[in-house]
Amino acid sequence: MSGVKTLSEFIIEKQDDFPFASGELTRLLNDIVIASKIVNREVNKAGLADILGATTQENIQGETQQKLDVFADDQFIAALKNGGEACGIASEENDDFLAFDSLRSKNGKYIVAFDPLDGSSNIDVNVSIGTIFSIYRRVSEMGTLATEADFLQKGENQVAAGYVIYGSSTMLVYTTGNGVNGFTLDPSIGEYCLSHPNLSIPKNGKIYSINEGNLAYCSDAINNYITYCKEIDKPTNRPYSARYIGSMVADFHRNMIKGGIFIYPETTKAPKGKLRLLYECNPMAFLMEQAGGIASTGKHRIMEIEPEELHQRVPTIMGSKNMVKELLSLYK
Ligand code: AHM
Ligand code: MG
Repeated sequence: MSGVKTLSEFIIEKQDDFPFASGELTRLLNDIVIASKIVNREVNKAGLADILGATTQENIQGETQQKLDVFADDQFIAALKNGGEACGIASEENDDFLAFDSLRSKNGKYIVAFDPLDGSSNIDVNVSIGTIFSIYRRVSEMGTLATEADFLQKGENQVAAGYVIYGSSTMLVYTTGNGVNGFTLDPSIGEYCLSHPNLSIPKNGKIYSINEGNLAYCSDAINNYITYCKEIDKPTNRPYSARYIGSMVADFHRNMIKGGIFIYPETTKAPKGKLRLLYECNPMAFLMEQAGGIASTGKHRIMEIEPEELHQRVPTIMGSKNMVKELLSLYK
């Protein structure tokens, strides 16, 4: 044997962590893995194929859909529908949730909420983008169609969550509530291999990540914090460095490894912030907490929010424990 641990081997090994596990979650994760490999293949040759640029459609949030957004959405839906472990899905690109109606899917235990391709504005310019997913056990009766209540669950109820980053290499990072592990896709064998076991975010960091172009629309707390980040103070390693990619997955991944804070706050233009609770903030909050960091709106722990609608937005602050605490103290 090679000594390399593949993601499939790892998932099967971890199946034993779940009492009464029957392999459905394992199969569900494998469906996501397969779809991500297909998306990765397309992302890698995007400049060559006729798949760059916008479609003529908008999603429910009024954003123009990119061709790759739609392609990725179709791949994840197909994989999850055919897999039969999920009874339904919700995604950034679909106005409403989809309830799968085959007999097998109606008996599926899980629902998946996902953002098929996050960081859409970076697709055409060859900058890292990602996929984010969140898995819940359904609350509706088995054997029936999925209902909205299956999706409107608190982040605390997540069974698993993760992201794929299509970057200088492609990685899949996920948690099932027992820590966070990262796998790098080895293109020569087409397998994700364990490369970042037991990921934990440093308690302190020196990177802040926010769209500073919006500061004029931000609260005093945010403005004061950014001023603080830029002040000279050797003992606290300030000034911090500014890094903002505009792909949450990439900003989050960097901060996870190096330490840092990611902020997409409420603004006067967008009073609820921009990022969506179900398929962007909750899964990332689950990963962040599992890695030892904090995920907050500024006022509430993200995973405690009772969702009211599928595409609900929430202000987002995530990152190294001490950095987030510094910012939260300014909210008080
Ligand atoms: P998207 O899902 O339409 O791509 O939007 C989400 C993205 C995040 O990845 C990123 O952090 C943010 O939007 C950037 O927004 P802005 O350009 O307003 O800074
Ligand atoms: Mg997104």
